[in-house]
Amino acid sequence: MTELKDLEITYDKPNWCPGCGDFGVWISLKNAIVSLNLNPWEVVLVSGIGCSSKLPYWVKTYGFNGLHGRPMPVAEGIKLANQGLTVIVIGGDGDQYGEGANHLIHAARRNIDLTVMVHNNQIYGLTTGQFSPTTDIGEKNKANPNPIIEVPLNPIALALSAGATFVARGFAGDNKQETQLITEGVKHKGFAIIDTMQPCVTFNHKNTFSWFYERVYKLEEEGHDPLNRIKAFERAEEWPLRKVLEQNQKERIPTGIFYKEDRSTWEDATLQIQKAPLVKQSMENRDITPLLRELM
Ligand SMILES: Cc1ncc(C[n+]2csc(CCOP(=O)(O)OP(=O)(O)O)c2C)c(N)n1
Ligand code: SF4
Ligand SMILES: [Mg+2]
Repeated sequence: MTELKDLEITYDKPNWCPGCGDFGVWISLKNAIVSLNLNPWEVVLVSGIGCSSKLPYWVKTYGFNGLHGRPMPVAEGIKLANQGLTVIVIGGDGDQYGEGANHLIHAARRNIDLTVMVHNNQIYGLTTGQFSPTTDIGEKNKANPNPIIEVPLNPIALALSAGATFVARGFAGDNKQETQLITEGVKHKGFAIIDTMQPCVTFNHKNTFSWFYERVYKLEEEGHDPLNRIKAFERAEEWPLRKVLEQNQKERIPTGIFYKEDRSTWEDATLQIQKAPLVKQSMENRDITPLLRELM
């Protein structure tokens, strides 16, 4: 049985800033792997580039740290080669909702069996605080002195409309809930996305832990039915806001599972891998020379 210590690489600890929300997501992921009783060699973490994308270095599973915005095609390739593996994509809001948004949309509508964990700190952390697609409207900082005028992208509504079959929001300040969401997302057969609010204590001085503690609420405590797609869209619209609030107003931020759907996966419908994963298929009597010639 896997224990938390089996997933630790003790000679190399995370170099995130002290207090960074990435720590909460990291420990929740390791808790989820343990509670799912997965062995380290059955899991592959695939990430892009960003503070959050360094996470695979510090979990003793298979890992692939690739290009900014590009973990999804790598993860899809791994899953198609061996659908027996648990493949988890790790990225930031810049990685997944900016540079990699196109990959995210198409993987969601394919319903490939991946779990995507987006560390949403509403900023580009690694490159020192430029605004991202999810930065709140009206924000300004040293890197961007003029108030931002674009409405923020709504990750939950985007994932729902793209066709994701498990859509959730977590918060790095609630490890218990985050562990449950990752566990449920991995168990779900199909495309699961967990958008996690992850305070960047160094560059985002607005969306702090205490700011979130005052605003988050749990969908299940308000009787939300995750099988109801229309209601999921309604809850998704509650936040992020499309306008700047007056000083005495306060938004409410729903967390938990917005939507779940049982739909056939891409792997299930791909004829070539229905009998066995590619890695288990014999290459005997298969001549790939004509294919190589065509490509040369
Ligand atoms: C193709 C490409 N474009 C841009 C960059 C520069 N870059 C590296 S990380 C990053 C953004 C990181 O923000 P996010 O994905 O939100 O991760 P965080 O650091 O906030 O966790 C950018 C723009 C890059 N490395 N490669
Ligand atoms: S810059 Fe922000 S996101 Fe990056 S490690 Fe520091 S606190 Fe975390
Ligand atoms: Mg970010």
